[in-house]
Amino acid sequence: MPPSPTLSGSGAQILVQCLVTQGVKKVFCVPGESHLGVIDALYDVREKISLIVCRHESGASNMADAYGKLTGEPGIALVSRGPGATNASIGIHTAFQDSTPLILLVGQVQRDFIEREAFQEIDFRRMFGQMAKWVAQIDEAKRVPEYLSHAFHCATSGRPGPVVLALPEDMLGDEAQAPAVPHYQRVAASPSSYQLARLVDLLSRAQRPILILGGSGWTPDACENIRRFAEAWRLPVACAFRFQDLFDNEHPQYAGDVGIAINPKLAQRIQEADVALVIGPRLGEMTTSGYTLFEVPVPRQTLIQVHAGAEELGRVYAAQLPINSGMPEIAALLAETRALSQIVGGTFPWAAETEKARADYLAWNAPVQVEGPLQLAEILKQLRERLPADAIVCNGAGNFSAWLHRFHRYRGFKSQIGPTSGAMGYGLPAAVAAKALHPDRAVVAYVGDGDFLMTGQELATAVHHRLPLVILLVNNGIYGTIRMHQERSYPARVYGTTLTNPDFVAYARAFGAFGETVERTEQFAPAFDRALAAGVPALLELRLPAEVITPTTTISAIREHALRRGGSGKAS
Ligand SMILES: Cc1ncc(C[n+]2csc(CCOP(=O)(O)OP(=O)(O)O)c2C)c(N)n1
Ligand SMILES: [Mg+2]
Repeated sequence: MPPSPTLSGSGAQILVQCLVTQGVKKVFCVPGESHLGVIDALYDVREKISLIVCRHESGASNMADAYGKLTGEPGIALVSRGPGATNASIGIHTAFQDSTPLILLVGQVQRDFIEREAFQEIDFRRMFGQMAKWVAQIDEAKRVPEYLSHAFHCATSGRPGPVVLALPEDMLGDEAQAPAVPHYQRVAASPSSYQLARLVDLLSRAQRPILILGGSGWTPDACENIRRFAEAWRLPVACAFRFQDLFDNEHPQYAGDVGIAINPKLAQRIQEADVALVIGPRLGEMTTSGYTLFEVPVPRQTLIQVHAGAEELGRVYAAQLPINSGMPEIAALLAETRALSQIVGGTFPWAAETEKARADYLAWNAPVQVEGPLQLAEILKQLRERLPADAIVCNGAGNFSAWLHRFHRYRGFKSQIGPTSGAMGYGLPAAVAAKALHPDRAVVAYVGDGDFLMTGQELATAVHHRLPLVILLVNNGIYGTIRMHQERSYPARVYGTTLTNPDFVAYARAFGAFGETVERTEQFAPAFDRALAAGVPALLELRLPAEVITPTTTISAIREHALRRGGSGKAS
């Protein structure tokens, strides 16, 4: 092997040279004095790496998470010490729960001040210990490439996730010579031929199988291979919570999403399946309807679970066939099992069930009528008809999002960016990252009124970086999800869940964005066209009566039901 080239310069300059080698395209930051050297080094490579300057570190870390989801490469957030890192922590938690590759670079006090609780000092190892795959501090400039190499490998290998690197201020200023390291290589397991044969055998003997896709680490090719596999076996295909874009929702075998507010018929189908082939997702609370779709710890269904992280297999559920594999690795092999499927003669006992699953989905997906002048389900239907298949729709958390998951149809790989962690405030920063990465694709942030104001200041980031995304804001004047639970457990005792909102259109315009209010269904389509054509970030406020709390029930109905049950002031 030829000797590896040497990097030289300050610790900060070496760090930035490593980011270039690792193929980083964007850094999301709020500047801090301790890492000014990194910002200065980024100035020299601004043609290769663009710096997106945010207004709050939660924006930066959420954007880095969205970048990680969209590219499969670690998203990079650069923030300052204690206050910056604490603000950024929500994105680290989301990246961990969502298995997104992400690297948080955080400033640290100079080395000879450490452990004195110096200004803004935090021990990041303890702070992020449970939230990150690896937390480290780089104490020597000459070891920067080694740490960066480890960070990129760690964030992307096995079950992807976040890594935190603390950068003492004086280390960043030290001059050093350091050996360069090459671009990281993602490390992933593959199924053994025995496991593959068993999978085929179990599937061949099934009567009512179901395929559930989810998790991170997918690629367009892997999704294409899974489509071929699903078609060859005529399997009904469901997608886990907020991973709905792994399988074209227009496909005749798509059966819906396994998340919050799951179609009850799909839940029943999963419970009654004899073989559940689960590829990619964690079998977490949201993807199991609170651990009810599968019995804990040994499911009644024959569970074949494929996951990228070995430690995830056997957590909660003892699968009949656990397989540790990356998604591209298993998908490529499954696509070639077509010939093996002939062992059941090409006609599958479950073929009619696959059609029924689709019919159940279409019935569930058809717009429902609610009281009032704004029909949100119809608006979402119009939205999908107006958006190209590759449009990216980002969302945060709240009841409003359940409408999106139910009535939108995701048609392309990475057309959905949402937090499985259920973190509010995710939608707008995610849309900023998506539009920055894909200026030619339509990007929508679909947000709630409570949700939006957690990160609404990133509208300034969108305006500053000239990113004409469209925000659809569902304004019902309440923290609706919490109000819904409140009425169930403490009926008619409304407290702490009502919002006094700003004039959202005036708010948008104050940032230099386009803003309009939509109060009636028929106003939506022309307003959306104007928003798309505005050439600047745009916000449409959709006014939804608070009473319309879900597509199928109202606040009053929940309250009356709870009161009839005798609930008043007592959690059930
Ligand atoms: C960061 C964060 N804080 C708190 C919560 C708890 N929470 C879940 S949904 C919700 C209310 C969401 O309100 P809004 O965005 O207005 O949506 P709605 O439910 O009214 O449609 C809250 C407070 C959360 N999920 N994330
Ligand atoms: Mg609300």
